[in-house]
This record gives sequence, C-alpha cells and structure tokens, in this order.
Amino acid sequence: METTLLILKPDAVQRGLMGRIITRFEEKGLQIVGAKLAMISPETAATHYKDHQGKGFYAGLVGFMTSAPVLILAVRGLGAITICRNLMGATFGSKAAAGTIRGDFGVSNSFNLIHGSDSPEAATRERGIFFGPGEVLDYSRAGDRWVYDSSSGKPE
Ligand code: IDP
Ligand code: MG
Repeated sequence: METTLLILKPDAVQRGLMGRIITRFEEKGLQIVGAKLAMISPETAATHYKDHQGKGFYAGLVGFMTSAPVLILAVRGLGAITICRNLMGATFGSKAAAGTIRGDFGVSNSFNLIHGSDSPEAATRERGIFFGPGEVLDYSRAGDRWVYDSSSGKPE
C-alpha cells in the first residue's frame, strides 16, 4: 500500500470543487487517511516546492499556494501515487486530457487545482511536511473487500 500526499489548491477550494475532486479518488477505490484544511505559510511552501526554486514560475507558485486555504489529503491504496497522478492529469490545464481532474476543471497552467506526490520518496517527504504523528490514520473500510481481490491472500 502507498500513501500519497495531495493538496487541493486554493483555486479548487475557492471554486467549490473540493467535493467533486475528492469524489474522484473515492470512486476509484482509494482511501482518504488524512485531511486538513489549512493556510500554507511561505516557509512551508518553500520547503514543499524546494525542487522548483530558481524557476521562473516559482515566486508565483508560492504566492498562489499561500493566498487562500488549501485542503491537504493523505490518500492510500495499491499504487496510489501513480493512480492519483493519472487521475490528476498533465500539469497544464490547457493540455490535460479530458476525463482527468485538471483536464475537466481548469484551463490554466498555474491554477491547476491539485498537487500530487510524484514518487514514493516525495510522498514520504511531503507527508512529513503537512501531517504530524497520529494525523494519518490506519482504518479499514467495510467495502474494501469489494475494492481489492484478496482471494490469493494479498490484495490485488
Ligand atoms: P506537477 O504539479 O504536475 O507535478 P510541477 O512541474 O511539479 O507539476 O510544477 C509544480 C506546479 O508549479 C504546477 O502544478 C503548477 O501549479 C506550477 N507550474 C509548473 N510549471 C509552470 C509554468 O510553466 N508556468 C506556471 N506555473 C507552472
Ligand atoms: Mg510536481
């Protein structure tokens, strides 16, 4: 099981799209194991986006991400990191495929609704930035036996 870190960005919150975006992950069968509505500080945004420091869009990105509340989610499932990136779609709303979150809900290159970790290492690092001990929960859902085929002994 992987646990990825998603952020519904200020545009998603302000446009009233939180529920519809969360629904996409729930409908896929992924499990929400952490959730937090928060303002991100400039320091936290800089830590989160450290790999983008020095790029032309960096200052605008930090300004955007700190401009209004975001919804931070921890999302779990087999292959959750790649599944979430696929559900999100390509970075730019103008290029993202129809059927993806970015493809269906936005046209902007920077206001693209959602962040998702892009590797297991990034997921671990980013979860540590936004969630403290005990804030990401382990729990089972009654419906999980119909989400995964566990007849072999392990979920598939
Ligand atoms: P990702 O969010 O799909 O992983 P990254 O390349 O990691 O894309 O970029 C981080 C964020 O920075 C993007 O989601 C977007 O909000 C913003 N961004 C990336 N490239 C550009 C750009 O060329 N112009 C404006 N904003 C950009
Ligand atoms: Mg990225």
